[in-house]
Amino acid sequence: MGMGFDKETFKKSVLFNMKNVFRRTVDEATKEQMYQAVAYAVKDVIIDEWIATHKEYEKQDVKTLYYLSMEFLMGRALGNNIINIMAQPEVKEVLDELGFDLNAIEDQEPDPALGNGGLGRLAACFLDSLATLGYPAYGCGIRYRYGMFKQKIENGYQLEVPDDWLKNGYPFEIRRAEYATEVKFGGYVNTVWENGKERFVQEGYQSVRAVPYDMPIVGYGNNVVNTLRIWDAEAINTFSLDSFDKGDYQKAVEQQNLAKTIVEVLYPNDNHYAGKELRLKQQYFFISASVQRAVKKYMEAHEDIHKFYEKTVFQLNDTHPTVAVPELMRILLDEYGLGWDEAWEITTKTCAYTNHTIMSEALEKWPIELFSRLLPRIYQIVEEINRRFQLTIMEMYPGNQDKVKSMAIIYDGQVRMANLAIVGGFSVNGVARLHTEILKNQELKDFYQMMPDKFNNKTNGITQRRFLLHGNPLLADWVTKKIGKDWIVDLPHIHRLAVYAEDPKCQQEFMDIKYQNKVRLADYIREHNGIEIDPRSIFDVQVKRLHEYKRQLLNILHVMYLYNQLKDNPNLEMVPRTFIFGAKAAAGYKRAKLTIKLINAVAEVINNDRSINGKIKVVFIEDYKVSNAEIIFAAADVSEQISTASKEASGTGNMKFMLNGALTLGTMDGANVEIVEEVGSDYAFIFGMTSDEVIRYEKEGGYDPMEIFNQDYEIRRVLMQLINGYYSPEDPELFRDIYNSLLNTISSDRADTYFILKDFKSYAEARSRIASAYQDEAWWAKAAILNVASSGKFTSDRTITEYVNDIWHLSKVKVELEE
Ligand code: Z57
Repeated sequence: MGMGFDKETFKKSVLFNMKNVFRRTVDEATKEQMYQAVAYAVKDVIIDEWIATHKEYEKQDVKTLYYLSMEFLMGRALGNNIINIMAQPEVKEVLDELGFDLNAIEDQEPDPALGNGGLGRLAACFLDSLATLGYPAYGCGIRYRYGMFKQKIENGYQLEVPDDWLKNGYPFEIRRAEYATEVKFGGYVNTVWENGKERFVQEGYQSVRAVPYDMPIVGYGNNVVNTLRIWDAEAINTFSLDSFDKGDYQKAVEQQNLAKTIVEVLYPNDNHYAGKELRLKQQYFFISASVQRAVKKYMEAHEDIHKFYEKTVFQLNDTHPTVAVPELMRILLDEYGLGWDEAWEITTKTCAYTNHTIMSEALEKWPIELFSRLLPRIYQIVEEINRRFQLTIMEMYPGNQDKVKSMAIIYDGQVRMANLAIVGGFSVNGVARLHTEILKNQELKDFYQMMPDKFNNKTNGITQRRFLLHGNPLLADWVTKKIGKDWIVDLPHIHRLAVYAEDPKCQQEFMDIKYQNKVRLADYIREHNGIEIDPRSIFDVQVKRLHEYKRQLLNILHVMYLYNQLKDNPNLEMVPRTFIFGAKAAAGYKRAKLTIKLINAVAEVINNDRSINGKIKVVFIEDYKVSNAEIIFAAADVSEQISTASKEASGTGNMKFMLNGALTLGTMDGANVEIVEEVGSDYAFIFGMTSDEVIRYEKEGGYDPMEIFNQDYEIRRVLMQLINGYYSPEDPELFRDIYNSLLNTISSDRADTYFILKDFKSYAEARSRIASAYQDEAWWAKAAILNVASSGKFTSDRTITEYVNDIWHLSKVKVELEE
């Protein structure tokens, strides 16, 4: 932009912050101090736009989105903010003049990792797109003291290390004590009579003070700055710690502990529900605070609470924020004195729900006992919602107990959060076309039949500003040179690249850039893992959370199979391949952690076997996170998207790879289906069962992995190597559990739940097609360029535009800065 951005002013600001914060000059400063000083100087620039944006929102009395999410996996802010205020060249020059390298300074920032994986990163991409498109929106979440753990690999095992991201303070956040509010837990509900009406009040409760911290979300080059509001918990000291009354003292201590524990740490589970009481406390804590604040803000500018939904929409990111439904009801009923029907109308016109998974172990169901003890008034309201909804079911389907059984909100002693989210809102959406169809025809069939109009699809997307412009500057510059910079805010323009796909010179340029990015990743891996890899080999990459359904096991079993082939025939012609993994396993997920150990054990043997001439290398990248993801995507040739069909709701890594010119090796699952549709099936490698086949086997049975084991020697040999000490001579039994999971019905109700053996042959065949294809460099370059050119659909700008048009109905705002 430069318009408002002045280099000299900026430099002065850096020097001023260095002096003011650290009492130092630039010559004395460490890189970490320089990072902080630069971050504060960038914040100075942002603040004016932030204020201007919110002035405009107030002036235009805009409708506002509240994106309610337990997770925001933001990644580093500094580099992204510099890009979005369009000051990158200038900031880089200033730093050069001061003797610092911008990349090295950006590297000082800890990754704010307030999320697990896809769901949290999607929320972060959405915030970027909302600001860039100029839509009024808040992200609302929790300011976890410790985010996603740091992963260390020791002796091949994952170790979890606390992520103390706030240790040195976080320059971009601002504490907003003026918006603090009280959140109440426990106690009991009392009925009082007030001018002839019954009123409910919670008594004997414990409470905490919710204090928001705001982070700026900077739109690209448009002066719009939205807010990520994350809540911290502080103790309320209505009771005194030096009290002589034992009861008061006890209560004061308890409330202090509650405040401390509630925001202490992010639960490190992805696609898995653990059912811990503290998790429900976290949910109600940030929801109550966010909803209270949204109502207050609305009433500061409006008279009539009945029209709340005209100016407010709550998007529930999965079921985790579903207590927003009864919490809004509570506020309307108990604090504004509305009747049930009017409160219900407002609530159901305000809330909308996104489903992100069909994995049954991710379904949130709270025991009534726990739920009602922690949230007594909220539970009463949920009971009444359920009572009325069951009446509706029985009216529509008289005598049909199956319908009640599948759709009831309270059933079998549990509160089912998905059912509450569906009933309590006006929209239910899936996150890729296939996923939404499965919801409508399988998982949520009864709801779909009862309320078809609520259901809609919003295929996920990613922000090209972070995952190409910031993460892959070489390719970004090349694209801009070829087709101009429209793609930055309008990704479908990237299709203009297609005309260069067959041009030999362009192919060469493209492959050179890919090569340089592979060198950058090889350097990173040498520095962080001490492993040497060949940038001329195929970089075959699977990075994502470790989960059985994502089938990292299929990948490593196939590597074991390839290695056997090479050992049988050392002269076998093979394109050198580097198999790169990156994955965190939930701390309590035993089999996932054992899979990490297996990958590292296989790597250890293969990487140290001189006889195979470096034809295969296996690398497990420690601590996969947003900041190194940017480097990994840029360097990938092959994108592994190999989930059991029907299990991966969408996937978003698949889109980041495509945008960076990697070819997809995948199943027809999630958004892979749409990726293949966009690029054409000639330029993606598809294998394995379809979701229909998987679902049919799951319903009707008839799959026996032992048959495959019996009949296929190669597969049998690989599986035997899991239990004969081939990769774990010191403990041959080490991988027994993995072996059992594939063959033994005792270890789970069905062996090979994720159809790994069933898909193995087809995967092996697809992988060999890839290896041959890579040898034709011109073809590969063309295919890679076509992937980049066809990625336009997968921008989160498109996803957000669809949410706005179909669900949120927001208006775009323009922000002009007074110079
Ligand atoms: C999570 O990361 C996802 C779904 C969940 O229910 C939970 Br809990 C965590 C992921 C899906 O697994 C991905 O397929 C999807 O792309 C992503 O959410 C964003 O929608």
